[in-house]
Amino acid sequence: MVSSSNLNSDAEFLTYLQQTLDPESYRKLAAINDQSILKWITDMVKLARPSSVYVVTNSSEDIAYVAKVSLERGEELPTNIPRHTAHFDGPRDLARDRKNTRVLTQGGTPIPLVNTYDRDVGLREIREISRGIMEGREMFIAFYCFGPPDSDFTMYAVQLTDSAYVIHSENILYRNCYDEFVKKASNLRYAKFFHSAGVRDRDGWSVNVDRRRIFIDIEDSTVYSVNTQYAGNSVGLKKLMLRLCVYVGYREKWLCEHMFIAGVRGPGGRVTYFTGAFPAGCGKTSTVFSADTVVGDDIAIIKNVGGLARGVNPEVGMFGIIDGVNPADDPDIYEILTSPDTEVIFSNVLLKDGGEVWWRGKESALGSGLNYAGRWWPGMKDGSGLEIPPSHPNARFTTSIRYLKNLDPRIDHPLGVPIHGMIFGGRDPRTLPPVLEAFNWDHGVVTIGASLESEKTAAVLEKVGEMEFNPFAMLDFLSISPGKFLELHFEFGENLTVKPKVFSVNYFLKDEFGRYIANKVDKKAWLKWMELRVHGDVEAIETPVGYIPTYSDLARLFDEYLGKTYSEERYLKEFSIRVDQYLEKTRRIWSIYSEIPDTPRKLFEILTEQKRKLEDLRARYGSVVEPFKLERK
Ligand code: SPV
Ligand code: MN
Repeated sequence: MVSSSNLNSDAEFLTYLQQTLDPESYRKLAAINDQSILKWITDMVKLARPSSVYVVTNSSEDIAYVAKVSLERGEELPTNIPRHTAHFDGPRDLARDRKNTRVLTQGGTPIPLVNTYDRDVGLREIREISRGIMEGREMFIAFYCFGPPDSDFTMYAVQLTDSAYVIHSENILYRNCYDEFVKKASNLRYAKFFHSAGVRDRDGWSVNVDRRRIFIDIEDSTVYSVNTQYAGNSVGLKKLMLRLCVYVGYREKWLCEHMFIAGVRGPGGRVTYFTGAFPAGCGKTSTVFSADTVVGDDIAIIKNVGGLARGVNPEVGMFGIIDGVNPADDPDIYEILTSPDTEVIFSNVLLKDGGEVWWRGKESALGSGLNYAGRWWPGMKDGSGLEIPPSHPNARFTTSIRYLKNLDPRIDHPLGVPIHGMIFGGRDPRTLPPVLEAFNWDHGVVTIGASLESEKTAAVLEKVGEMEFNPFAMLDFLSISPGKFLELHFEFGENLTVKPKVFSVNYFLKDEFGRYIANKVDKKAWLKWMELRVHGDVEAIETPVGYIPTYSDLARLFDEYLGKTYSEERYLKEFSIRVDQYLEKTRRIWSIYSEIPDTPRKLFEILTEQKRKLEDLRARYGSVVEPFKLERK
């Protein structure tokens, strides 16, 4: 074997790989004509010391091999439907790990709201933890496109992992792209992802979760993720790529967003595309499925093409929350999840004895089986006497977006779809009306996108009801300062000839008795209103915070799309301007940004103007102002 030092030339890397890999894997890798990829792979193989390496190409044999060994090695378990499998992450590895997910910066330079860490220290630490971490295991090397073929939007990535489950997931969620690497390697810019589940126990769970690290080296477009399996931590192209993508977008002046893309039909059959950003658990998925066509459900790359904002979904699969999915509210997803003809990986659900998959919402009886914490039976309690839920609230399904009946035909279009509206939504019981349109782009990105907040849910017991600031629904995924991210949005908008309209939605407004006012299906009416506004087909009422619908338009839309009567009484509850609450929100946002040194001045100017208008309104009409008092535009 070649010694680990002085691997300087092309030939030396190749010699090392040739001597270490089996001939087939070597042949596949050597076909990629890019020294830097081979160099990095060599480095990681030497560090992690896998017992074998498997290179995943686009071939159906390779794709099938990964799915097969994932079952053979117990990373996934069979169910009573052939290509439906169940994967368990273990009780301590069920979600994204905010604390140990860190962006590496020179000297650990802080970035507001970003968990940073000294790059040199971080790289040393991760190498230390990763030394020999794949001993006795197979390393998979796979290549993906983050975007459609032949598209300027598309980014590239190489994934190294010892988890067949991770590659199986990525084979569903992304386009395999080995061929592209062979064709264009030396001209490709690509991200690198190294992952190891680390030591696993008999259940297949990562043992050393206390040594879980997810380090994002933005300078080198590389992410290291170890001692974890939960897909939000381990699947490189999901939320780890999002952070790298945000950084590249910032440098090149385009947007990488935590947004769905969906089409809404309007008069004459036209389709108008919207993006939507929501923190987890605020109605993002159900909004996508209330729309008429689906381009993407989680991530969007948005670029200026000839003055128009166009959006691409870089993914081709969904990693969706399964908790609560039921045949009445989510018929399309439910059908996909129960069909004998689909491929689905279920994670952290209940796998009943006999092989049936169960989650909250499944139309079948509960029964004993395996879940995220091991053996489970009805009524089972944990050490502190609390009942263990059969299926975890963050249990998920991984499946192809191509199964959707309302998949948009432009899913693979190299230029994506034109974006005419951007929607932001949070969980807000007190302040925001169900739908609101900003006065213009700058006003929208400041008072809606950059001001996004969402109520903390029961997950953080002592803080229920407190609003958590989550700018652009990107709190967990920013690799640059929120100030810079906002500046990027200003610049992006400035260079567009057609600027998307910016909307806010809030499905969680409560009445004076603390009851939610809107119904789950009502989002259809808000979407249809936004569609009409994009085209200037309906008037709206001007308030200090933006435009809201007229009563008569909503009454008509509720009747037409939902077959429901929309009462004037309800309109007053939902659309009266809650001036005091709005002023409070404005103050909260102001004080957060006043702590962020690179916040553009324009944010404070726009907030000041909004505050002035709200105070004027209060002086004239009081603290709660009915929309009938305001002017139509
Ligand atoms: C989210 O939490 O926003 C997700 C799932 O889409 S994860 O991959 O964990 O980020
Ligand atoms: Mn997401």
